[in-house]
Amino acid sequence: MPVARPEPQEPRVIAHVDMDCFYVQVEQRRNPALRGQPTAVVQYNDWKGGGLIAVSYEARGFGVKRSMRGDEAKRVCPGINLVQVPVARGKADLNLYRSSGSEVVAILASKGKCERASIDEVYLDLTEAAKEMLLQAPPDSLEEICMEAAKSNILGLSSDASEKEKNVRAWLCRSDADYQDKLLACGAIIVAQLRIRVLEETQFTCSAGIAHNKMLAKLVSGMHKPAQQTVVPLSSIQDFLSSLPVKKMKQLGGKLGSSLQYDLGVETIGDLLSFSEEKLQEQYGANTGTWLWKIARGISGEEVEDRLLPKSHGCGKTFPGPRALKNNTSVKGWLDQLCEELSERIQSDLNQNKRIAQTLTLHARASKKNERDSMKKFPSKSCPLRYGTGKIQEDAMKLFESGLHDFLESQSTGWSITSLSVTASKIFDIPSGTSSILRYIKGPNSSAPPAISDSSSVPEDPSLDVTPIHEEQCEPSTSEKEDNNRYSAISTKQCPANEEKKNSMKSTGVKGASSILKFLSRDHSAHQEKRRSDGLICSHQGPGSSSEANEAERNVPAQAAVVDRSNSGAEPSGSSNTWMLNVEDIDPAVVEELPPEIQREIQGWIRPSKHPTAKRRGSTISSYFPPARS
Ligand code: DCP
Repeated sequence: MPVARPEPQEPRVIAHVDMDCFYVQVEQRRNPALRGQPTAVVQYNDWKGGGLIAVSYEARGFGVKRSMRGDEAKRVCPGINLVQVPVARGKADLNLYRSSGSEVVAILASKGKCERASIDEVYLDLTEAAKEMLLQAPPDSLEEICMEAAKSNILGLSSDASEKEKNVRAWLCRSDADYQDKLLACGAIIVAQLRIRVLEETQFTCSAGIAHNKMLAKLVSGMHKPAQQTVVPLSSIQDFLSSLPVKKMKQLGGKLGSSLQYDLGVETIGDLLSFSEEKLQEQYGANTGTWLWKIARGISGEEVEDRLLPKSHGCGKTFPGPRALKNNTSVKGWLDQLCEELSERIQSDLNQNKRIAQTLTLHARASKKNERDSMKKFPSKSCPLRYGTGKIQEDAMKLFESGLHDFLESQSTGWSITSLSVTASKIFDIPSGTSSILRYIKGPNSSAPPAISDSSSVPEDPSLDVTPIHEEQCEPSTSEKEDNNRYSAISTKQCPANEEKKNSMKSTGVKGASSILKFLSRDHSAHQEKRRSDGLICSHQGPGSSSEANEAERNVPAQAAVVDRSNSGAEPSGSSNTWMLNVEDIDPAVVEELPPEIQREIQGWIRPSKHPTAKRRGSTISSYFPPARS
């Protein structure tokens, strides 16, 4: 659901940068003979020449479209080069594209807050850089405006081609412009310089939109492609929105947009201006109503997040037509492969970026035998994520079985699965404090198979509403490219911001991480089973609780408990205010890095105690490790 956020008082300069025919460019860099040629990247499934997922601009000139299959593209453009997406584990392997995207992000992030929005698009907050430029070297003081900036498309400026460059230069250097447009002009010059750097350092071209907010920047970044940028001056916003079809707005592509068209007769964003905020609220609720009222005026307060890494990781595959999966064995076979890949990706995120994922979600599309048109959807299911391929596979299969059980509603009928995906989400940095160790131990590595919930009832990242984007997709996607799942962990080597983060971890003397990593990479599921039965488990409850170590076992989650949160209203275990650990699972290396008093206390637990239930008042460890906060 769209969220109405107040627009900050201070003017901002926001850019949305989107790579041009991205997968094709990556393939062209790999094989320069493809440069300038009509080329398309096709997915792994080669039925009818494979579905096209990226099409070069040369091929588009012949009428080739992404919706075509290879055979059709060849009919339209006989000279087209079709390159198959790399394959691993019997499905598309997007790693090459992800890492290529990371190279670009590393360059773009050098000028301000950078949010990686998908495998090939980024938002930048250039406000500070633009302000600085306006102070130090305003455009009207520059001897020359770079060619790339002078080629900008400025909305509302005369489109007379012969005069374009001259007009653009004049607009960029206007000394009588208001402060907001002066900042935009600086933003346009900064983005042009960044795009040149991207081209020089990666050989990739990109297009960009530059505006006062994310919404407008995104709306115009694709307006002049390839390799061009578009600027939205304040004075042009109303005109631009008045002719913008509602469905072009990211959040209006679906039901809400259709309702605006059919219920209110709204065709363009500008048409919304004739409705009061109250009327829109009455129709769509307070929040959505206000949001609609604001977008009609070009107002959007959404901030650029400081995030170079994905919010989640996902792996999926579709099984169209006769390839649908019809029994547990084939589902397990594919789920195992998807989980293996997911496990590798979260492990590499952990190793490179010191980030831990907390939630595992399974999505599927299914139909019942003889009920092909049923509206009933396979419910997405989530549980706390446990690290280790075997555990992820085990949990994913349980999630599938639980979802299937709900989907079938106790009918014993045949079924078929046409898409499967697994996602790791709620990813957080290992914080620079030892409480993280506990949070970690409690979370991803918890030994008991976790409780399962309907993911619809878990407050989830909206990007997890998964719809596969193409047949052999490697990751689920949300609404088209606003999908944060389609890229992998950025290499720290390629990413200065991460490098900085790592250095700051080092310089603040946080030592826990390396041990945590060692601990995390151990797969101790088998012996944990035994330890649990030995009962060597400690727990601490949140503020206000007098519970101590001897009460721990009561806090151990029931094994394989299948909880349908939509019915029980139970808290997801990840957000509980209780932490617990099996003391034998504590890596001694982790303990050595803790302060001496905590070490002594843990040693006390680890040594066989004659009075294992003895309470210790004023326990230092409970004050040292605050309970995990969700
Ligand atoms: N992609 C995909 N499946 C889709 C859409 C896209 O696998 N259904 C991949 C291939 C694209 C990349 O994501 O190269 C980026 O998608 P875009 O929508 O940005 O399209 P392109 O970058 O290919 O072209 P454009 O220049 O129009 O942005």
